[in-house]
Amino acid sequence: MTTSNSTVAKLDKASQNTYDALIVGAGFAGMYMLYQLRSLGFTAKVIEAGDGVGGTWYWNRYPGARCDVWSMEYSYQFSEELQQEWVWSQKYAPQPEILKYANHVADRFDLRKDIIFNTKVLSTKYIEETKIWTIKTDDNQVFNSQFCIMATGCLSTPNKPKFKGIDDFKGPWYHTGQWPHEGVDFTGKRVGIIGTGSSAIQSIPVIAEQAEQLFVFQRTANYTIPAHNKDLDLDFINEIKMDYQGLRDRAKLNRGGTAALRLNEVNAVDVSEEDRIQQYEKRWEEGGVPFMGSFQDLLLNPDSNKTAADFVKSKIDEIVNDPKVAELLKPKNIIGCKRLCVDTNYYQTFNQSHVNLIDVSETKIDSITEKGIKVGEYEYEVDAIVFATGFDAMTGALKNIDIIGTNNQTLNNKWEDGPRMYLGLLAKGFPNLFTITGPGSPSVLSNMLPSIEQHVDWISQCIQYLNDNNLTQIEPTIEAEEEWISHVNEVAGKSLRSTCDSWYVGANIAGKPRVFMPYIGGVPAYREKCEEIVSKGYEGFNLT
Ligand code: NA7
Repeated sequence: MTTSNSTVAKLDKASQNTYDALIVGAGFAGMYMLYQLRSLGFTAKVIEAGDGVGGTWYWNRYPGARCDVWSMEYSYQFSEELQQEWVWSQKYAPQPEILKYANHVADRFDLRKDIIFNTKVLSTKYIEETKIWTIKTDDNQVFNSQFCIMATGCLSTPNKPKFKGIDDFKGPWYHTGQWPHEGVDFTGKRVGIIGTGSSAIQSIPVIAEQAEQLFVFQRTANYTIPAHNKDLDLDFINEIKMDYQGLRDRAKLNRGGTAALRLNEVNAVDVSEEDRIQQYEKRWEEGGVPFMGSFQDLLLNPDSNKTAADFVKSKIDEIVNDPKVAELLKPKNIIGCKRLCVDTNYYQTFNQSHVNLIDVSETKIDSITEKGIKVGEYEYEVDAIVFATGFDAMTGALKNIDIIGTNNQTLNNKWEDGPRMYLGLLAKGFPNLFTITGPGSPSVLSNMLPSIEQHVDWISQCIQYLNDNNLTQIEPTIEAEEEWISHVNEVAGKSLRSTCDSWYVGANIAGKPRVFMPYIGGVPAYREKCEEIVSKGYEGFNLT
């Protein structure tokens, strides 16, 4: 801060690498955090591992990658000029367009000058005497800051299963979450893809267009709804832009933080079979995640859920020609427990003779060999392997940094039995260490862009408040943290979403404690809670 009574006066700002705030990650969260802090007059730097901005959209360049939130809503709203001038080409924007948007934002607001690229944060330690975080990077730089802000993303640490023999494979292999920037040409190649989550479901139809043979290794079948993606026409865009604020306001009142997710406030079990099918058909035709809004009790009542699941299974039967393949593609879980996928021609792809579905649910993948992938006694020979095996979600990126708080406690130690935070923003024992869309906030269960903005606004307001009131430190009380975690667990327990093995509960990573990590109580309730805490003078926090 430039004022003489700055709370960060203790910091010798003249000394190199010393800032009011250090931000880790230059995705949408880190970029907006930098913009906000700079606008308020604080000094800040972002440290980013990649050589460009965009976070998720910088790394996930696999074929077919696109957002499954409506593009008009998956965008910043903090600048009216920005949202008026940017023109999205499609209902669901493809990855290159989202990355272009991230770069446009970085240029438009001159963010790059305060971002240090190609640098990884290895550790951050709170020095209690000075109330300063000391941050160390992989190129031996040391930074000091009063505030340390983790904008490290929820799905940013790829999960590369430790398959036996992986180093023996003679061909190239790729992880969808770390795709080569120059792209990959699979023309004429035999390709094996492991996984059938969202990344696989988006990439399989595109890879199938190039590959000579495609082997899809499926451990768990997933539900996917057609995107029915389309070009946006200018009249439609202009209509939204005439009242963009109206759309944004409606989104804030929605549990998932998007106006596109209209919930039919009727129970599936309370209507006739005919009405139910009619509703599902309508939603199937509209496409995408709003399918789960067909009825309000789909994630509350297993009988209701079964009606939606059966509907999707009947669609699989309609689309897929080979009944055996159709049967294999039918998920056994309840629908919406794992994240619902959104596709373009996924089920149709399995009607192509060069696309093979390999069931590895019972006989697991044994190993990777020199020539391919071994399942039981059978070896599938391939020229390239794609691991679409997901991420160490929500906590992975934070666990990879050695974060040391008060009394030398590490975050990894505190989180041994699962993440513990107040509101997904701060953790007891780690003063002034904020996390954007951390565990215990709606994050991955909501439209990420507005949730990021809400967190960044809250954090900036908080830092401004500390500064204005000559306070140096904010830390949640243990009581508030525990009460919030109990609430997060309680609401999760009411939803069927917490009942299956998904990355929401950490089940995809061996040894990860089983805890439902995001807050499922919905965006409006969460926003209200955050605002109420501020209006009560940061209730539940110790400010010193
Ligand atoms: P996901 O949804 O975690 O999917 C990973 C897939 O990889 C899933 O089908 C897994 O099967 C499969 N997998 C993981 N390990 C193995 C092994 N060892 N053998 C066979 N199959 C395996 O990750 P995505 O990248 O697709 O999507 C993540 C999120 O990013 C998505 O929800 C969107 O929000 C964007 P499993 O189900 O564990 O049996």
